[in-house]
Amino acid sequence: MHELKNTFLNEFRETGFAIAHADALDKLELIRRTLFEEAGNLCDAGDDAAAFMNEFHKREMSGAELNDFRMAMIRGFNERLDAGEVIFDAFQDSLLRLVGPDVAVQKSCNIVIQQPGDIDVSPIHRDAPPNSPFEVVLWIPLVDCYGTKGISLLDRKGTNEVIADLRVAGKDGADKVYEKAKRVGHRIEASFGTACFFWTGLMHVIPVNEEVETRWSLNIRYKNLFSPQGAKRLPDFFRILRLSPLADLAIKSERETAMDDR
Ligand SMILES: O=C(O)CCC(=O)C(=O)O
Ligand SMILES: [Fe+2]
Repeated sequence: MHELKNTFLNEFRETGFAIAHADALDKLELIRRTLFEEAGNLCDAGDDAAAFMNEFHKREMSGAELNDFRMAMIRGFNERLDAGEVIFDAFQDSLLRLVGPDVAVQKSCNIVIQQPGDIDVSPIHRDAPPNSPFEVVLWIPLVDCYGTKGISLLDRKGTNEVIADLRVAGKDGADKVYEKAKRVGHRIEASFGTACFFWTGLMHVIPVNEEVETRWSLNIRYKNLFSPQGAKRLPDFFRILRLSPLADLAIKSERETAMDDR
């Protein structure tokens, strides 16, 4: 176990990303079941969460209908469960080793439903900036992802190369650089029960899903509470999730002193 964690941390340090198994699989199962139950309140979802998600495109929902479904499902899901907390519990050990005991979490957890053939994908980008480079993204597949069903990450070296290429290519050459980015990106093959941890500074490419199954995945960001903030700051975009005994004591004491000074 120890060995496995060290490999994970070394890989992350080297490339900027690494896949970890959940420390508590039941927490991930709770998340998937809750989403599935919410979907079941809105349509006849059957009795198998993975099959429902993988075969979602067969329902042929699109446009406003799909959007309304998504919004209603996400609303119900968030009312029933604190995703930032449950995901932290699922990957607690890996997360604590990366960000330390004083933890802030993104307030909203994003849910992506990527149906086969849907060309509406985010363009190549990296999250930092505007996010802080002191954040880690947890990209969590809710169904098994392979081939173009997942995302593609450029490692630290590939990211640096692409940024340098873009600088010299200018606007007209950007397409060529993006083609290269697609070639050098690492396709993330990840099963349900794992998460891909990646640094916010990494470039990523979202391919059109050319597999026969729909992807459902979550993404959420964690950081050390005392690390530099990006444009997405506390308290609007992040909130405090965990405090070390020392920080807890210091914050309480500061509040008490402020009260005394009034
Ligand atoms: O899962 C996706 O399609 C988007 C992923 C992404 O851009 C992110 O998690 O930062
Ligand atoms: Fe992103």
